[in-house]
Amino acid sequence: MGTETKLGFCRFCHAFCGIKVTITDGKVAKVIGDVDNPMYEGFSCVKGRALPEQHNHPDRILAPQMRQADGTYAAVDVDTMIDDLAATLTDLIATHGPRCVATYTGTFAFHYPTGGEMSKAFMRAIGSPMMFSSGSIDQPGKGIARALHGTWSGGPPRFDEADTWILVGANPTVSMWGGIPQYNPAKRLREAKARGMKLIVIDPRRTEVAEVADVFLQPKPGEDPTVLAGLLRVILTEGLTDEAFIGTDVQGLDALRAGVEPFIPEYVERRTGVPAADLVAAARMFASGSVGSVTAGTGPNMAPRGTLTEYLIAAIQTVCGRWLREGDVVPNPYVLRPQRVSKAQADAKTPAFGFGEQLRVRNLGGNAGGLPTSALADEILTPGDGQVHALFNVGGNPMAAWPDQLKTYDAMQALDVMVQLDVRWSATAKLSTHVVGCKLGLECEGTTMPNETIWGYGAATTGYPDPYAQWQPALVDPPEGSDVYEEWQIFYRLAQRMGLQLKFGGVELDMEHEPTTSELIAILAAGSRIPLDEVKRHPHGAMFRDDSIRILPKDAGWTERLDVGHDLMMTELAEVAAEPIIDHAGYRADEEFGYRLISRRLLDVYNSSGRDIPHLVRKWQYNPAFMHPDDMAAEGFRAGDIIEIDSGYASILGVVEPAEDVRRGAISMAHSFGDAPKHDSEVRTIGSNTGRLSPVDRDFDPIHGLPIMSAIPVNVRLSDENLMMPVAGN
Ligand SMILES: Nc1nc2c(c(=O)[nH]1)N[C@H]1C(S)=C(S)[C@@H](COP(=O)(O)OP(=O)(O)OC[C@H]3O[C@@H](n4cnc5c(=O)[nH]c(N)nc54)[C@H](O)[C@@H]3O)O[C@H]1N2
Ligand SMILES: Nc1nc2c(c(=O)[nH]1)N[C@H]1C(S)=C(S)[C@@H](COP(=O)(O)OP(=O)(O)OC[C@H]3O[C@@H](n4cnc5c(=O)[nH]c(N)nc54)[C@H](O)[C@@H]3O)O[C@H]1N2
Ligand code: SF4
Ligand SMILES: [Mo]
Repeated sequence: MGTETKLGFCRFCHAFCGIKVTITDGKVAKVIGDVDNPMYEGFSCVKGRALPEQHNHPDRILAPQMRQADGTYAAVDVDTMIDDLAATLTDLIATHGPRCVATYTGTFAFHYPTGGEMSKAFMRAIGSPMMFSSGSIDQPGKGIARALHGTWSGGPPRFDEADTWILVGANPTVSMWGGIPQYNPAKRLREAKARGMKLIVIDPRRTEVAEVADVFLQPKPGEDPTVLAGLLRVILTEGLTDEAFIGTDVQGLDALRAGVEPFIPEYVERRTGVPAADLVAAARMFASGSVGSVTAGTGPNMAPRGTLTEYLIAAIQTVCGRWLREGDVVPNPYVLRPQRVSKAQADAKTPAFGFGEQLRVRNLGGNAGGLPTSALADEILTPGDGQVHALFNVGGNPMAAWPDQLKTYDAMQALDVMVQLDVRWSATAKLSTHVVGCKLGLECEGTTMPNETIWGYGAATTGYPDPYAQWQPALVDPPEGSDVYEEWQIFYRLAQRMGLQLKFGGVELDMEHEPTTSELIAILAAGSRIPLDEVKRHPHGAMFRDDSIRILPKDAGWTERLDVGHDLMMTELAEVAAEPIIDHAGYRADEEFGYRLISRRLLDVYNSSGRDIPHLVRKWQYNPAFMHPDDMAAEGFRAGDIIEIDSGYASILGVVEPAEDVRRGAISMAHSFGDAPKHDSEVRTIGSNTGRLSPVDRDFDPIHGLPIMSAIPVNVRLSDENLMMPVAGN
């Protein structure tokens, strides 16, 4: 068969880097960045270069598996599985109604949009509204804040042209997610710094991006509303606002002014530990620019009051007038989607909550952040009408990722049917009744369209900053002898067997002859600005620029304005102002909990993916509990000690490591490690699950339902496990 080189894109994470794939004897042998790709210019990371190990992994799930009466799994042919599922689901729906079936689309539903869309088509066909996604346990406050504040049709300014930029608890050079366009972000940041862009970073950890910040604010975790209100107060009281823009396009300024009044710099300093002078400097620096933006990442969104944090960020952006204007070139008018029409006006407001499916627990329901996944375990466990009995996990891993792992564990075991569409025996696959091994990225056709659909997510840019697209055919066959599927096939075949008619992307599918992935991708790209066939002619991916597409003037008589003083948000801000201050030197003095556990990403792994790839766990096999060395000394911890981290609801073990970059009083730890409780003692090889610390029914957001998943109050102590699990040299 020999060796050949093909072009495609990496789907290990959502950044979709253009790659060159060496295939030897039909197997993926090597992956490097494609230097001729105009968006990524040769960039790839350690995970992408490990695609060969992932695709050829000896432990991949290579055939459909069904759990047997004795709890073991047996490979079955797919028709047997579909027959079994069709019969069971038909019975369940007949007995309990369609709401008893739920879907959870996780991370990899983004990478394979045909799967997500087909799962929706299936759910529509059976009549179940119970569609959940990882978006609702990611940054659900973004959607709600956007709905309350309103969106600007013209969109945010370009990073490439920015003179000032703020990142609040986002670390894009590691996460390759929002804040800096996540397509070779390190290079973009270097170039921006070289052109003189001023960067402000707000994070309890001196992150990789904080290292190059012009101003770095290192507040106590969870204090972002106070810091942001403090920044706004400086901007408003010093008149550093865009008066013309406010005059024509903004409402609620007086309410905002009153709302931020208590947040004087000295108060912010006492409360958050951020020196007043630094706060003022940051506000002046940002306001002194003319092109710039503010983005918050997962940390502050998972801390309490994520919606308020996002709202205040939008308000900063708006009072400073940081939105594109009439006549500006539309940075990305889309390629594989219908042309984006941008106007110099606020969009009509959409509802923030109070629509869609009402859940049976905690008065939660449909909202602009998505149906709350944090309530799904209780929907499974709570008996009565509407109880969920069957769950499909599409490229997600509830046992790793959902908050309140112990409750999730109970729920997973209570289900009659759990179908896991996965590639390996994840913690969730091991609890499922049906497991399907899915094709990996280099084995299926795909496009970069998902990265177009997230443009404008949150206040600032996420998604392609330029009109870029790439199409990739299937580059290799799955391993010889394997029986693996694309996610959409399972839903299609199940529907076929249940006699259902599916409507996919608005198109009624032929339910007799299975469509191809190509046909489905074409449906998703229908009406695109650039025909899919044209994109296919550019194997390195290409820019499809058209600078004649400009931001249009405001519609005649249009009166919609961006709202910076929404009642709901100002009420919450007043609640923040009324909270007592905790001594800023640390948390211990007058508090039950001495530390705050904060979230983070590790470069070499992607949520729960990558830990089975030796190359990616050379540095850390587990998720260390990073603490400031002074805190470790105060607690009597040594590097490598096993500690117990207790949130008052649950406790987990962690292997403690010193890290100067972590603020005192904080513990920085990655999520989605560990496994079910019986594996807890394996902490040194599999890490532990931080999700377990967050009870979903305490201190949860009343609208999006997220419990406290960062800035979690915890106590720490040396674990008895140290005696049982000695470390070399310890
Ligand atoms: N405590 C805490 N919890 C968190 C977070 C946090 O910061 N702290 N972060 C949250 C965030 S932002 C998110 S997005 C969620 C993530 O939530 P999930 O998406 O539920 O979690 P992942 O670990 O990404 O799950 C991905 C699953 O897909 C499988 N997989 C890998 N590749 C493929 C593929 O090609 N095809 C298919 N079908 N499956 C594949 C993996 O083996 C894994 O089982 O977690 C959230 N949970
Ligand atoms: N390598 C790698 N890349 C990933 C992932 C991964 O697991 N590994 N996960 C992917 C996913 S699902 C997502 S959603 C994105 C997320 O992308 P990001 O949001 O950029 O995620 P992080 O790198 O965790 O950055 C969050 C930051 O928030 C800080 N933080 C924690 N609590 C607080 C707080 O209360 N206030 C403030 N101001 N900061 C706080 C943390 O110190 C951390 O630096 O990354 C994606 N990319
Ligand atoms: S950043 Fe790394 S893992 Fe993500 S797409 Fe690029 S090469 Fe793949
Ligand atoms: Mo995420």
